Amino acid sequence: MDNAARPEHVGTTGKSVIDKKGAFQRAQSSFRNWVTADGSSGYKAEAGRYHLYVSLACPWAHRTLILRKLKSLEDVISVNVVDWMLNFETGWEFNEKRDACTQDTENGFKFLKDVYKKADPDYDKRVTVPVLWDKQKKMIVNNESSEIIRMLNSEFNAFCKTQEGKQLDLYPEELRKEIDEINEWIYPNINNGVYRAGFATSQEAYDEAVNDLFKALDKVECILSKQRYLVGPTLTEADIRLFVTLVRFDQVYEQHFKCNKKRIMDYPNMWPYLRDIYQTDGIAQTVNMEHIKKHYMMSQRSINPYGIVSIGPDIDFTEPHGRAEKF
Ligand SMILES: N[C@@H](CCC(=O)N[C@@H](CS)C(=O)NCC(=O)O)C(=O)O
Repeated sequence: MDNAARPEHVGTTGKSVIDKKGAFQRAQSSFRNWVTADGSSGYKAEAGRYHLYVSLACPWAHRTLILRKLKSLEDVISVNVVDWMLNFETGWEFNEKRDACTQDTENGFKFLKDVYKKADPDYDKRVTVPVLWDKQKKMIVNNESSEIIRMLNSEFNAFCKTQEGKQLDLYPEELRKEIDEINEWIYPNINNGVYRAGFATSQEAYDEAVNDLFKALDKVECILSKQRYLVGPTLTEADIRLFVTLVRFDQVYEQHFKCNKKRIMDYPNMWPYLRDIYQTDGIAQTVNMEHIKKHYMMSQRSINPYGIVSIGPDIDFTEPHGRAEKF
């Protein structure tokens, strides 16, 4: 398949596929080890030992940056940021000349695929961000964001810079069941749902994805009409996982992925909720709209052949949200 015809996120050697019905199926992550506070997993939580490779455009990587920030672990876990431009033949690349991008300070590589090759010379699957790298073992610990955020939430408490960071628990024991239940429908229908809509290559697959997406958004709207956050009065992991998709929605997914039945701005509860999370201390600094817009619209040429970055809409995430007073 040539580059123009192949939807992005379906690499030449990757395992994400477009199935017979034209539907996008995301590949499974490959490195699934865990960092633990006591080191029983072989990867002990330590200050300065671990490193994150991220893209500021990628919603999955964005979750890990938010956890690192909210847990005040910036001095404990270092970060490198790849170029927002993704060439689907060569994969993520380091290009420190671009604003807010860095070199690979750990391994000195030009391409992220070389980090994967260093961890596993036979690696032939998708090269994705985020990557949690162990500087001591010179090994990828984990490249699955849903697992990395759990580690950052609970295993590095001894090293959090602030008391708030140390005490913050976004996946508390008593809410785990509810958080898991919410993640279970938000992931396929919303987080991955926008990709399913955007990368569909048949009307049928698009219709199914976009209907699932807006049904799930209506369900979220209904929950948020009754309470401040997805599982009640406190911010949890479920909100962070939803936020990274909502914050990209009106600027990118609405037109780029044809998710245009409604904008988030059109939902009377979800729009203030999105601003509420955006205005939570530390979160705004993790949002880079330039990287987000340019990455999707300039890299994903199969759905935006001329790479033109669209203008709008004007959005003010800093407008007062009123949710604290309402609930
Ligand atoms: N399951 C992974 C998915 C990560 C993922 O799909 N990342 C995308 C960026 S949004 C990527 O790196 N794509 C590179 C490629 O497909 O070549 C996670 O949540 O960590």
